[in-house]
Amino acid sequence: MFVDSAIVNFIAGNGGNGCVSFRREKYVPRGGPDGGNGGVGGSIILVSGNTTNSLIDFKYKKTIKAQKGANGSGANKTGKDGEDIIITVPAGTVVKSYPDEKMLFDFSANGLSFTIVKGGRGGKGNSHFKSSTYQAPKFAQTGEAGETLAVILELKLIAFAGLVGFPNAGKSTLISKISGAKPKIADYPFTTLSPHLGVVYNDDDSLVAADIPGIIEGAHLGEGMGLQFLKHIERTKVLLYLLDVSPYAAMPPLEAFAVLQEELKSYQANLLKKERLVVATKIDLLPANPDPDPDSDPDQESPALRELKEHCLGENIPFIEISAVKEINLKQLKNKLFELYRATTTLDIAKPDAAKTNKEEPTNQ
Ligand SMILES: Nc1nc2c(ncn2[C@@H]2O[C@H](COP(=O)(O)OP(=O)(O)OP(=O)(O)O)[C@@H](O)[C@H]2O)c(=O)[nH]1
Ligand SMILES: [Mg+2]
Repeated sequence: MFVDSAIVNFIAGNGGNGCVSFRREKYVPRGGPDGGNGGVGGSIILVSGNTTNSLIDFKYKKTIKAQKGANGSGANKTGKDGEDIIITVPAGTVVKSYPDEKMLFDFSANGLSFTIVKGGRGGKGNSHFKSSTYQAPKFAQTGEAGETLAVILELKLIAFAGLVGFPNAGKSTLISKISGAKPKIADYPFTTLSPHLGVVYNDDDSLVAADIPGIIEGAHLGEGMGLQFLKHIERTKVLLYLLDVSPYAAMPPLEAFAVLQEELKSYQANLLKKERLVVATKIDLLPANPDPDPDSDPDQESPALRELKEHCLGENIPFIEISAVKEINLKQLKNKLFELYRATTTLDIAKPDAAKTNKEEPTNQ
């Protein structure tokens, strides 16, 4: 369920043709051969890096083709080489041949590179074939064809953040606003029946978040959807606790927070050791503050929200209040999330000087 995959056809550029040409100069009646060589076709190289987190870019580009080398020309001019295409894939991507699924390369860390298809060599021009016994060759080589390879790219997505909360807390609405995920959203409990992943972008950074089904009190005893799907967030680094602070919530948010933590703990105590971000949801449904005095407490109409906020402040738990529907504070939420992301992942990123390369190795010949 959490495997992102794409089938892509890679086509390297053909080599340019060699040229048949003879020098033509005034007062030189029989100039020698001067046909240049064709340029080398462009190769396609995959490199692993953290500028992308999914294979989404490949979903729209089923065929990726590099430039051909230009043909050689007279006066021994070599054709221009086709440009190589370098494509970044996320670490964790594996490359398998298609359709037989033979493993070709495993991007097990950042900074690895794999030439997936090599450009064809340029053909030799006729001047190359000149020898003492063969002064005027009237032929040239055609350029070699570039390699072609169909592959399956597979990426096991590991979510960085997991969204937990009661049914209807607004988890799916939030992930649909901050990522490309489009889970079903509705005003009845247990709309989400299986986890959904979304890639969240913030400026040039991206991370994966998981929306999972709602949890209710007694879930560890099998109530509601139970807790089985929590296995999908076991490897996340951060849990976002979504707590409905509107007057329509099933329970005051601070109480809901305690219940959720109890349920997570009974599944696996380690879940409580993860970084937390408390997200108060649906603030657009709070009654407007009738007190026009700008110095008055803006939360006076919502003791439940204030209580939650004070608790988080006291416990040093990052806190934010949002409305996903009205898009209030979503940018701030992303900023907080990415702060946690940078703080927890800096150590995981491979150092560039430790990078290996297979660029020079023969590939899929
Ligand atoms: N007014 C308001 N309504 C919201 C907000 N966020 C979500 N909702 C509504 O709350 C209801 C539940 O939203 P979902 O996103 O489906 O909730 P969920 O937490 O994914 O629910 P389950 O999948 O059942 O666990 C929907 O009717 C949403 O439109 C919000 O910020 N403001
Ligand atoms: Mg949902």
